Amino acid sequence: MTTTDSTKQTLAQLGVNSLEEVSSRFQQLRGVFDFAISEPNADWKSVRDTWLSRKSGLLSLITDNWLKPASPELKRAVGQELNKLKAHVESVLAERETAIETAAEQSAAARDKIDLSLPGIERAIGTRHLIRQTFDELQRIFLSIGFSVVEGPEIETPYYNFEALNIPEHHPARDNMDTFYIEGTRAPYLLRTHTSPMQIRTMEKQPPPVRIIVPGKVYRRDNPDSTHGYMFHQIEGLAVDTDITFCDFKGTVEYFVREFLGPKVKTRLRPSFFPFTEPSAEVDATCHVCGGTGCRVCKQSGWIELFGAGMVNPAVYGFVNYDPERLSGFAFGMGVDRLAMMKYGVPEVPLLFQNDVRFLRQFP
Ligand code: 2NL
Repeated sequence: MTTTDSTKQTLAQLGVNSLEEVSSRFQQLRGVFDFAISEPNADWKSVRDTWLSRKSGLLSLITDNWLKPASPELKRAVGQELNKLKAHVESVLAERETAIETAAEQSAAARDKIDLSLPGIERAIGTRHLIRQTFDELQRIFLSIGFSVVEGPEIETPYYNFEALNIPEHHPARDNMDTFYIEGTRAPYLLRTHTSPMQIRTMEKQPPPVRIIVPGKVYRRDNPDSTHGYMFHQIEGLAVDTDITFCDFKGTVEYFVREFLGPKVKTRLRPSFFPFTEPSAEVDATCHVCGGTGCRVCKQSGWIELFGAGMVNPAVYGFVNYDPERLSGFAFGMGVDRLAMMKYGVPEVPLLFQNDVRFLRQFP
């Protein structure tokens, strides 16, 4: 019979009759408990259940079998010993539980500890997109000769996008085959097809002199292929003052081309037509591939078209209350995507917008 089996019998059955014997029985049980909990592999939860389980725990058995049936002479001593043992068992178990929890927390903390001597995690911070780089380069050039940058909305009214630019109601450019119109609005709205509306808005607001460039996204209703998207980037420029001549126009254009493509590149103006300029011109540069001798890229001509430009059509001044008798100016509109592709040898438009890092990394 083990010591703990004794709790299944009453004290009388065990032959315990004196206070000394009561005390020694409790002493023994305490020893049993201390031993169980001190075992290196002691599972505190099972020790706890053995001793404290409400139904079959040893302390419950002692209460039922020793205390309740105890003789009046021993009852008080049994109660006191039982309370002492219970307090001991509970406090040791509670101590053990906290110790185990603390140890678990400490080992978790040790696992998570940050080693400050390790090299940091390097994040790729990315680079400016080729189009942004080209915008920045174009802006740098025009800012260096006194232009300022103006930006405006991509959603516009037909008045600012067409009317005020001398593009009348039934002009083919206004066809909804070429322009995105926005449905469901009372007034007609559209996605601007060039950034010129902002030049009109600027002239409406401020008196001459005006020297501005307007960068931004513009939209044309086209089926996307290797040379077009339905959106492209543009920079338009406008200079208006009392004494601006064709020479200022030509000088500015030549300065720009040399800055953008290099000092060896030559420029030529070829007659063209835009409703908002008169005269109008296409600005060509000597071919960046063959240098002007003729190749496949320039179709043997030696020249590559860069952008459209011209002297502001006096009809435009009428829309912004500028005096066409007193004022003159020039304007130009360039496709940023096209210029970037030429300068950096990008063969197809979609490459610019797929955001494939293998492409983007070539232009750090
Ligand atoms: C092109 C080239 C051009 C302009 C844009 C302009 C703006 C005002 C007045 C006069 Cl407010 N002109 N912009 C001028 C010439 C060419 O763009 O290829 N456009 C279709």
